[in-house]
Amino acid sequence: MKYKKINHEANEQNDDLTVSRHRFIQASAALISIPFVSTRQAIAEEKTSQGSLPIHVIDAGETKVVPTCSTFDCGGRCDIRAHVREGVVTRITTRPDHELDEAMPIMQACIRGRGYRKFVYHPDRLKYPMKRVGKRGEGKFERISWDEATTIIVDKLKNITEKYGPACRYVSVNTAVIGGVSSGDKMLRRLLNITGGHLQFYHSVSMGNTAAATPYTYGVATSGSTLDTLEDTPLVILWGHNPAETIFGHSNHYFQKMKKNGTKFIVVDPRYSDSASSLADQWIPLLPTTDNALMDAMMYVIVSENLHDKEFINLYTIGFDEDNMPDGVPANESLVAYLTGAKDGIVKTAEWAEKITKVPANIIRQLAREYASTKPAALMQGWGPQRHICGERVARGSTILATITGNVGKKGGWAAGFGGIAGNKSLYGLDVGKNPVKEKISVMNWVQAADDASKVTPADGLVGADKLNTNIRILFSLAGNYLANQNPDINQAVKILADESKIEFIVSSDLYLTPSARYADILLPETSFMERWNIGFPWGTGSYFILSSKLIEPEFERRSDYEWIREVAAKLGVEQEFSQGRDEKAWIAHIMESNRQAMPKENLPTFEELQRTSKHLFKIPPYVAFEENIRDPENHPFPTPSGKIEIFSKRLYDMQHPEIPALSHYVPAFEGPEDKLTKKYPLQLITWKGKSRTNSTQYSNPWLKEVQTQKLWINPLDAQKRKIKQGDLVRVFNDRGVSMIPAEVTQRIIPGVVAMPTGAWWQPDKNGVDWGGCVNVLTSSRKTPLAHGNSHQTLLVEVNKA
Ligand SMILES: Nc1nc2c(c(=O)[nH]1)N[C@H]1C(S)=C(S)[C@@H](COP(=O)(O)OP(=O)(O)OC[C@H]3O[C@@H](n4cnc5c(=O)[nH]c(N)nc54)[C@H](O)[C@@H]3O)O[C@H]1N2
Ligand SMILES: Nc1nc2c(c(=O)[nH]1)N[C@H]1C(S)=C(S)[C@@H](COP(=O)(O)OP(=O)(O)OC[C@H]3O[C@@H](n4cnc5c(=O)[nH]c(N)nc54)[C@H](O)[C@@H]3O)O[C@H]1N2
Ligand code: SF4
Ligand SMILES: [Mo]
Repeated sequence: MKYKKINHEANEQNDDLTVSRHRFIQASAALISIPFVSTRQAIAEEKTSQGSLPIHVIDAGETKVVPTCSTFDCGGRCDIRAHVREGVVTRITTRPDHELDEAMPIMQACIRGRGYRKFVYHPDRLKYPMKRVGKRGEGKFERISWDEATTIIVDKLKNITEKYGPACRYVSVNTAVIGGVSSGDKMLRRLLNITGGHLQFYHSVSMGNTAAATPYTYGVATSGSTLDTLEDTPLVILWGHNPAETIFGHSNHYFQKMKKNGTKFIVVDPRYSDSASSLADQWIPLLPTTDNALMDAMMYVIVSENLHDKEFINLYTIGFDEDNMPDGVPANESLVAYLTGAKDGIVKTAEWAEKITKVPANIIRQLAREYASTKPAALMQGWGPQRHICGERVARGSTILATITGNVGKKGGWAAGFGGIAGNKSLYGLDVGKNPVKEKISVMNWVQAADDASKVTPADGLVGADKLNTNIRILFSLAGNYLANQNPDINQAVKILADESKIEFIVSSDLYLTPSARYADILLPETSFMERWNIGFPWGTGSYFILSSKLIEPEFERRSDYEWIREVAAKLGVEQEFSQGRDEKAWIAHIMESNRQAMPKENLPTFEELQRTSKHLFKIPPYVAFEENIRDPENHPFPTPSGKIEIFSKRLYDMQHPEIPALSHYVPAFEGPEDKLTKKYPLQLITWKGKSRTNSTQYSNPWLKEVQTQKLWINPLDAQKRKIKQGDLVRVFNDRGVSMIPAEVTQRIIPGVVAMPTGAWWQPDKNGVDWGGCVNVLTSSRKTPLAHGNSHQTLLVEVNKA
């Protein structure tokens, strides 16, 4: 069996998974099995808290404390200790302090991890397979048997595929299970590939704009290092990066360590985020989408004050000044020419940027001087600023700042982007086989491809063909809430979803009846990660993998996606080819074994060993992105056309696209602060990833709902103008939709901008007004110019008191 290696974050949508790093140091010991001291207490708590769940008979017996992890898409991969007794998880703890070890990241669970039990043992969890009985989207279902469910799926697969061909089959975004080496969605794609293929999408909704832009600077999409290389860094700029809430696990460990070591933190964010409050020495708020103006002015200050790293620029870059340009480009296109206004007459001074960004000019100068004169310094750009219509330019801009200050390839510096780890070896995931369907669409085009595929052209990002021959007719959504909730412009998407003459058949699997699952024709109750085996791994900056142990048997008629997909394969007559005789656990063992064979020198553990060890974590050595290219440029040129870091990109220049210029300079954004639409909708709205859920996963968890209630942050100045007081219900609206949500009047957000956490469930009334505080009734499906990617963060709204 052949395995393909990919980078994890960039490939939510791709056919295989990978652990983002490699040199695993083997370690072993016995599974921890300690007597549980307060069993009675736990049982008592369990009996009262399980609500309508069947009562488990729990009598005297040993409680086992089993290490495991979830496979959600939070970026962390924490070390969970599940207390299991008589087949029930009675308590969740995390890696105990006495096991902490300097060499390993802590990976103690965040609040979501500590609340996992309430996600798994929730009375609202789906229990049986169901089929739709009402209108699509109405949410009316009736219980059916698994046999009926798989028979319907087989019939629809056969009949609809016969009519339109395999390119009519589409598997939607499914991030809730991408933190493991295998998942139901990958198994489904394996089956679809065996039976003719399916229409695939590309573009990571998380960081696809960064992934598309970064190759124009460094030649590769990934530019991150491991966080353990930053322990002695004197300065970290968290640029739209909020690691105190996101990517919590290992990153929290390293950021706390840096803080202790005296690292200075500056946070550039329109919001006073939890990272600003817990780490920062300085918070620099700015208007969303204006990051490039701030970056341009920083570059101007650096260059005009002679603070740039001349030696580094000479040795490793192209496009800095007029003497250092690629052939065939007219005069005045270099960075210095742009900054000094040689072509457009505008000098990119701090005063110029102040007007655009609202950051005072003296603060811009201080930030620029501090970044350029502190050696090394790490400017870490998060993904919030690149999930904007200008996201590709922001991603390029931060790489150019890192370049002109000589922070690329240096320990303690940072190449600025954050898209996984460049040049790493990886653990290979499930082989889904080859997809015979060649055409691929951007994830932003699925609604259009379901509505009228003839309108999806190469100009819209169609690749592999000149046109699509068929609309999407069969839609699978396994472990995603992306049909409605997380997809931009929900109202536009659900019109197509509800129309049975468009998509003829929708299958959804989830743990809950989510706003997306309401559109299913067949709704399947999947097991949770606690009811399956897997191997989990954190995102790129982390450096280990970890066993995700099966803890409990599924209740009611819940089944893992693999099991029903295997049944479908049997009814289609391809069971042997599909399953190769393996059950789910055997697949995980097989994937581990294949990795051992592919990487004999790494001394990886067997799956059996992983289950027997308490040291089920594998630390790998620190990694600095582009270290080799900088140390030995002769033998390791950058994989760009010039072999250098490209400040000016000839490839972008040749595109002559005004929104993605050859340099990363500021261009006013659609629905940004300079758009004339601000007359009608004067406030910019952004979202952030809150601590109480991972996107919409765990939305129903009652403990987590108490931690962070869904509210709209609004500055007192904007609130006063609208007579909005603390806690008032407000109406947030634009031409795309209306959402009702309580107001949090707070100086934690810059005037002119409002914000809400992403992932609250969409709750439309009969007039289409959302009462759930779900931002995606307001967001736009406009695509970014280079990646054909998402711009979830760029939108204008007005807010009224309800
Ligand atoms: N707790 C938690 N953790 C998560 C997730 C979650 O839902 N909850 N989701 C996971 C997933 S799927 C992903 S992709 C990652 C996402 O990680 P990120 O994309 O980095 O997270 P966000 O919170 O969307 O954005 C980070 C910060 O960018 C700021 N921001 C927004 N617009 C701008 C702008 O124009 N300029 C600047 N400078 N800053 C801006 C936001 O206020 C926010 O504080 O997190 C992962 N981790
Ligand atoms: N406005 C706005 N929109 C955004 C974002 C934003 O920042 N702002 N972020 C975007 C990003 S980066 C992302 S990654 C997407 C995320 O969007 P999605 O990929 O849709 O992720 P979730 O919302 O977490 O939905 C996952 C679903 O899977 C279910 N689930 C959990 N575990 C399992 C399991 O084991 N099996 C099955 N079958 N189901 C399971 C959960 O209950 C949940 O309903 O949202 C995007 N949308
Ligand atoms: S950071 Fe992620 S893996 Fe860690 S406990 Fe929280 S949700 Fe789970
Ligand atoms: Mo994401």
